[in-house]
Order: sequence, then structure tokens, then C-alpha cells
Amino acid sequence: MSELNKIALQIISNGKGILAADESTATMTKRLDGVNVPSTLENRLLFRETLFSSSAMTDCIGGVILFDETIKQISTKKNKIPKLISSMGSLPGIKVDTGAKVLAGSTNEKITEGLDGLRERLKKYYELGARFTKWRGVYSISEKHPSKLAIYSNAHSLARYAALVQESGMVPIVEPEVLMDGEHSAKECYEKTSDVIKKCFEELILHKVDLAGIILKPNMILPGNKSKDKISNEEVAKLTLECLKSSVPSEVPGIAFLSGGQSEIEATENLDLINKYNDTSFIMSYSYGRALQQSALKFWSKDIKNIEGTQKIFNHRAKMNTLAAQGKWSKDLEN
Ligand code: 5MM
Repeated sequence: MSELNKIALQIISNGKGILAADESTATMTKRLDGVNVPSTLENRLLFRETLFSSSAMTDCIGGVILFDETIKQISTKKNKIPKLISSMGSLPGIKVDTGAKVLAGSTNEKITEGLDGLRERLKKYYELGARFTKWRGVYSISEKHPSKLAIYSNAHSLARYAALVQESGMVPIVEPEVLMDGEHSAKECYEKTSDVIKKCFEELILHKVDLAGIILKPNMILPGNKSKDKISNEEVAKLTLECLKSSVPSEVPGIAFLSGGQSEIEATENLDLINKYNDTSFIMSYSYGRALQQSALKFWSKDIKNIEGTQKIFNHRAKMNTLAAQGKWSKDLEN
């Protein structure tokens, strides 16, 4: 077993999942504005360190994806943030892309940037304690999207990123996110997600990435959020499994889904059903941002000093998702 494969398994085995706390300052400001808390450096740190010092970090969260600002911060109890995370029994990770920009030659599609100087930045993040990384490519669905150009260029960047990350001794999370926005059907989401993922693996293989040392972070197969097409959670789970079975090489140890705008319960229920039906060799876990943090953030915003109360809510959500990652969740456990 390679060192990278060991790290990947450490993050997502036994129902453990990933906390995506890598919101850029712009996104975090949007989240904090939404609950009427000023987006200051101190408040961003306080909310995040509240989560990072909760008991779920030991029992449920195998890895945390950090943003550049956070990985360099010191907690109010004078702990370096990566140290705090590892002392709780979890692994620190880092988002290394620098965001999605308009792709030249496209009709307003996106290409994720951040390859320039990446090798040097990776060295610094490793020294700061990071053992895995994340890069997200985003794709929209419409009649003409994602275009061949967007599918190819994002796959190429994801592969170049993953090769550099493995060279630096860290596990790359490869995140091709086909967005939920739009009127498309689940069938369209299935077809377009399948095209996107297949191209990613074509490029990963071309760039000699060790597939046993990555984690794939895809979207689930869902109808668009403005679609007339409504499907059951069972169908979501079955379509998601079918799509991944036909597009992901078997060497990949695990898949950690993004929540992509699903409600907390929906994201848990779909993950649980995916695991109840899972007939693949892949570990199926979670790498949720909003679906792990929403309720905790809302509670915290009412009294930012109530650390214990906030942690209780976060612990519950993480526990529910860890049960779902083993196919052991049921609705009555929510109460
Ligand atoms: C946590 O949000 C991540 C970063 O967002 P920006 O770079 O746009 O600020 C995002 O990549 C996230 O890791 C994934 O989309 C998963 O989060 P959700 O909320 O979809 O589970």
C-alpha cells in the first residue's frame, strides 16, 4: 500500500468524512452576511475553531479542507490551526486553486486557475502541516454546456494539479462539480457528469497520477434546482452509483460527495441510500461544506460565545453523516 493510499484511506475509512471549511473570504462573507455576523478575520476564525475543537473531529471528521487564511491562523487558545486539527485526530488539508474565472473562447463557462507557482506553494503548505489538497472545477448544464472545451480544459488542469500534489507527498482531492443550477433533468445531469468524470480520468492517467492516491469529490446525480423533473432519493442513489461505476476506475479508493446546495437532511439521506445500495469497491463518504455547517452557523450567529451549543449541533450533523457513510442512518435518529 502506498503512503498516499494510506492517507486517503485514513481520511475516509470507517464512516469518516471531510469537513469542507475552505470557503474563500468572499464566500465566507456571503455565509456570515446571511446570518448577520460581520465578516472579520476574528469572526471567521472563531466560528471555524469552534468546529475544529468539537468532539466530532475525533469521531467523524477524517480531514478538514482549509482556506489559505485559516491554515496560517493561531486559535484563541494559542494553537496553530493545523496542529489543533491533528491533535483532535483529523488531518489538515488545503484548497490550492485560486478560483474559477471565465474561460476564454467559451460562452461564459469557467476554468479554475492556480497552476502557476503551485509546486512552490505546495511545499509551504506541506511545511504548515497539510497532508491533502483540493481543487474544484465547475461546470454548468444547459443545452450547450458543458462544452467540449470546458470539459477538456478543466480535466487538464485537475490532472496537472493532481500530479504536482502527489509529487509533493500529499493526496489530491479531485473535484469536478457539475452544478445543480438550472432546469435540466436528472438524466441530463447523469450524462453530463459522466462525460466530465470520464475526461478527468483520461487526463489523470495521461499525467501518470497514482489513482490509488486520490479522492474523487463529485456531485450526486440530481435534477436541476429549477427542473420540473422530480425523482425519489432512491433514484438519486441508484443513478449516482450507476454513473460512478461506469466512469471511475476501480483503483480509486474512495469518493467523497459534495452537497452542492442540498439541504442538510437531503444530503445525509442520499448518502445513506448510496451506501445501502453500494455494490462497488469504492468507499462512499462525504466532503460537505454547507450540509455540515448550516445549522451550526445559524445557532452560533445568535450568540457567538456559545461554543458548546454550537459544537453540539455540529457534532450531531457530523454523526448523522458518518452513519450515512456506512448506510446506518435513519430519519428517527435526527430527533
Ligand atoms: C466550502 O466551499 C468551497 C469553496 O468555495 P469557494 O472557493 O467558492 O469560496 C467549495 O469548493 C466546497 O468545498 C464544495 O463545493 C463542497 O461544498 P458544498 O457546500 O457544496 O458541500
